[in-house]
Amino acid sequence: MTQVTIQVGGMSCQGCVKGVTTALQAVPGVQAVNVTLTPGAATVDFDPQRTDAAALRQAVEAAGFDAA
Ligand code: 9UX
Repeated sequence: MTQVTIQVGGMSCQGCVKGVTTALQAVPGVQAVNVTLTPGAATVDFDPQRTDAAALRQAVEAAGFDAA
């Protein structure tokens, strides 16, 4: 299992946190997700044979937030 922390911009409330969490949990290969509002960040444990950090960032952006 691999862990990455993504800086997430644009989250304003716990609803945003929930939205980012749900989006990341939906990516195949994701095992665990922890999203914080302050600072805006998402720590994700994932199977590196099934997904990667770039795909996780894309999922955050598809949910309407900025990922770096
Ligand atoms: Mo909170 Mo976020 O009211 O898109 S859900 S600002």
